[in-house]
Amino acid sequence: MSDFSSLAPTVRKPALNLAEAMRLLIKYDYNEAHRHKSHYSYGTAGFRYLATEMCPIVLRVGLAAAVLSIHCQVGVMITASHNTAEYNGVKLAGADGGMIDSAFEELVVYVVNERNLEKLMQFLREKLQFSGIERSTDVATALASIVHIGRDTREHSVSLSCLVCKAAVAMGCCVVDHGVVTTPMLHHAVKHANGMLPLIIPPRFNTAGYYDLLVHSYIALLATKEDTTPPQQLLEPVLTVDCACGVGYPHLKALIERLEQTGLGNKRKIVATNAPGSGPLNDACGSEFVQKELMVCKWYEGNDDLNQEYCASLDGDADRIVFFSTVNNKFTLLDGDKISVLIGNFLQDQLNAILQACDAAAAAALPVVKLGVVQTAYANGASTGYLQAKEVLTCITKTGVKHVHAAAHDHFDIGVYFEANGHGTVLFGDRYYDFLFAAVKAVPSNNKHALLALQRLRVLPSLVNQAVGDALSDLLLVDAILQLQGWSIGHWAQALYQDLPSRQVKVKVADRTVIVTNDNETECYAPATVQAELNRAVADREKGRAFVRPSGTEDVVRIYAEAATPQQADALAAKAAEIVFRLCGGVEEAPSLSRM
Ligand code: NG1
Ligand code: ZN
Repeated sequence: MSDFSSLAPTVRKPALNLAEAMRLLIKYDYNEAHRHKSHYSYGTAGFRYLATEMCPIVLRVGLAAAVLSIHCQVGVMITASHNTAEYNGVKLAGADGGMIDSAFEELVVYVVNERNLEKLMQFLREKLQFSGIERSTDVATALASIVHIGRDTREHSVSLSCLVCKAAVAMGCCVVDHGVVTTPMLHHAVKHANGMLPLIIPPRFNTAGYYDLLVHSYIALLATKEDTTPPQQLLEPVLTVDCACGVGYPHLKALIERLEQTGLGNKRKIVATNAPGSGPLNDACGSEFVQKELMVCKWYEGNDDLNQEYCASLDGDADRIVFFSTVNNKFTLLDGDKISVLIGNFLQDQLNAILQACDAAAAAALPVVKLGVVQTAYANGASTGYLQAKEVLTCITKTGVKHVHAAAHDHFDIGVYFEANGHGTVLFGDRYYDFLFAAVKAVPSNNKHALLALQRLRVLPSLVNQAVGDALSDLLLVDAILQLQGWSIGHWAQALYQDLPSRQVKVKVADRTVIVTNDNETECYAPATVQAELNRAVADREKGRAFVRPSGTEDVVRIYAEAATPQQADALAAKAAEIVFRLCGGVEEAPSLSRM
């Protein structure tokens, strides 16, 4: 496993070798005859296609990453997340460990798409000359040119990450190869390596540090349990985790081992299952399957001894998580919306406990912290209704982590964001830390409830991944909240709101770019008549809502429908699929719900 904290300044930086970069570009140039796309765009989460098409793309991303690393250390992750094993992809992490910004994205898209190799080399040369990297040969004088690489468990991920490595080295960059890691672990590493951390979070660069941070903060959070909480025996003793036959498995195993080694007597036993190799990646398992199909995953290692009352599913690169339960064969899903409401309520309770404990003058002097929840159009209408009824600030953005993350960061001091598919985290802003420091003095020392609330708030930034949604971190956070509140998964499913029945389907069209939507994707502007027909279909159903948008990760149009009953939601989805197929150039067979 990686340990780049040992990268001493004496390490020699590879010499810039543009001839080698050109050789690689020629060797891995696009084969126009087999090229699937005339233009590759960055999509919802990087470039993602059939693995057979990825070599030229990842090579160029490696070259582009080297240019970006002039400004800060960057990360390159090889994964196709929730997609099946024949796909692969590449995404980048920027200075603060989050998604790269639009200027960086533009540069990467240019490098990936430029067909004239001489012109591309000239562009790269100019970027390097301008930065002075060309002249420096040691890390001490070019510290910034470091590229971090991680990969998932797909069989082609090793060779693709090697290509990124070769490209970055040819460009004179130091490479830190983290090996097989989850996407959020790579983002975490980049964030910590760039030192973009608030003081309260101890820097923990490498894999071992990541585990330590999660394990210690989870234990610290559990230690704040109050004597008044309902007895632990009401809760399920085991949490069974479906790892999608992907990279989450070895890392969850490592966390479980460390948790057991602490000997701190956590009452919950966590069991990792669906290991890589037990079954095909993301196939009939993993969070995408469980959330979209609304059914329990396949247990590839057998389910004879498996406790299925309290379960969670990760996706193929472990940046998403959903929870579910099967008691007496009844399946209940707790998706990203349920997770964000659980976390949002918990945070609000802790803030209230502190404010109520302080006398009026002390409370008024505390910085005002704005807590809000960011969702996408895929959020179940019942969750949005619940949050609005509780007067929690909400905001709906375009689909994709980069959009929800940016909104959480820009609009709130505590920004809780989760996509319904379980990708999410909580971002804490500067004012949150100011609040904590001020509250330490303001909370009366005889108010145990408020002191525990403060302790909880202080530990959260170390447990919750501040770079990107992280299934392993979210797993521990949700479990700790349930334990602290004495809630079983059944109670969690009942206590907040009941989901409106919903249905998601995909339709294949000749060219999905013909579909143009408004900013948050709730309305379709083109083709012109789609929205009017959708409106009519929605009006026919009680509590109906439906929207369509082109996927950024698959070659399909996605359809979402919800209504008062499952039958109405299904009928609305079928109607919307028919409209899209007819008006947007549907290909192959006309959609039918039984095949969706
Ligand atoms: P697309 O394929 O653009 O819908 C999917 C998810 C996104 C996001 C990305 C990245 C749905 C409906 N869409 O994007 O929310 O997670 O993948 O992995 O779940
Ligand atoms: Zn993912």
